[in-house]
Amino acid sequence: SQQTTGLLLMAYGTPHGPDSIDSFYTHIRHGQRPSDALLQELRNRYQAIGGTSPLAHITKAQADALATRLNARHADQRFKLYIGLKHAEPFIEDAVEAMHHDGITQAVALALAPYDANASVHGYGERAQGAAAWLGGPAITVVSDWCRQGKFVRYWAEQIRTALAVIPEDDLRTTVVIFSAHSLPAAMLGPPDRYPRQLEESARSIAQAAHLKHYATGWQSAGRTADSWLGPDIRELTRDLWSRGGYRTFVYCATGFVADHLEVLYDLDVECRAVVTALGGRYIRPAMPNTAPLFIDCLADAASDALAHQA
Ligand code: FEC
Repeated sequence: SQQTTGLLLMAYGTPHGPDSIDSFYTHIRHGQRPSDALLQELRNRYQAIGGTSPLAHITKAQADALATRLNARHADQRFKLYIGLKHAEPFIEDAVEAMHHDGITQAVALALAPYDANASVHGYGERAQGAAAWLGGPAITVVSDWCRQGKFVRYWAEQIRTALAVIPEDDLRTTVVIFSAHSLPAAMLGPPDRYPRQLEESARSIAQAAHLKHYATGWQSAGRTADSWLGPDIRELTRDLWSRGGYRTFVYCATGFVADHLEVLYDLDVECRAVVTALGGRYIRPAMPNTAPLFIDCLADAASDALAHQA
């Protein structure tokens, strides 16, 4: 008989509209309302990408596609989808409660963030398991380290090859690919934190698969706080690659994210592009995974592997 497995997709979340920007930012700040100036600055950034982030729609579409894929693959199981967010409703705890309420006894949870060895993303799975423990179920298997999946590497290698194919032969010598992920406050990184290594290793695998000669890794989207954040920031890295490396074409692969959202559409496409334009260089940003079939397949592989491991 068919067994029902909860499929909990966890993601960052986004304000549902301009009116919820304040509560979203306050949640990010652990309940402390940011200053009016910071709030205004964030409203302006959302305004610059059209008022609302496409992230909510994309997360939903990715989740639906993954559930469809898993249900097609596993004839003996029925995957029932739940979405739980870090900073917006429905929160991760809400999703776990819904599973419990629906009588789900076993579930697989996957965070839509490839580099999960950091306090920020690690907490996704911990929150889910904590809520389940408190409620008395379901038993949750957390998928981790899926940035190592072959199809993740292939997705980005294909994007890079497509991007490089339109660059004139003579310019390839001065073209560099920059892999980036979200920066974190140094204080959030403990000594055992493999987050920087995940970005490094993943960049190396993708570079090898794409036969890349020139690439670098950097950090983006550092918060507006007094902390010291993981660097180099991609804008500073870009200036350095321009002046000291002689590079003129910059290809940005935000491999630390999986969707078009504020940190990509603003921090890269507006802020970083402005740096490249001011230098007189060429800015290229390959497409984010979103619902690309190869990417959804990669998530299905990761979830299937985790379930097989646990069985
Ligand atoms: O499109 C959208 O509406 C939401 C885009 C969004 C994603 C995202 C992903 C990550 N963050 C990570 C860590 C931090 C840390 C702080 C922090 C702050 C913000 C702010 C906004 C924001 N983040 Fe985010 N993040 C997104 C949006 N993030 C807005 C607040 C304004 C600002 O500081 O820029 C700092 C907390 C603090 O202020 O004290 C730390 C990590 C990820 C990647 C993993 C994931 O996607 O889950 C790590 C998407």
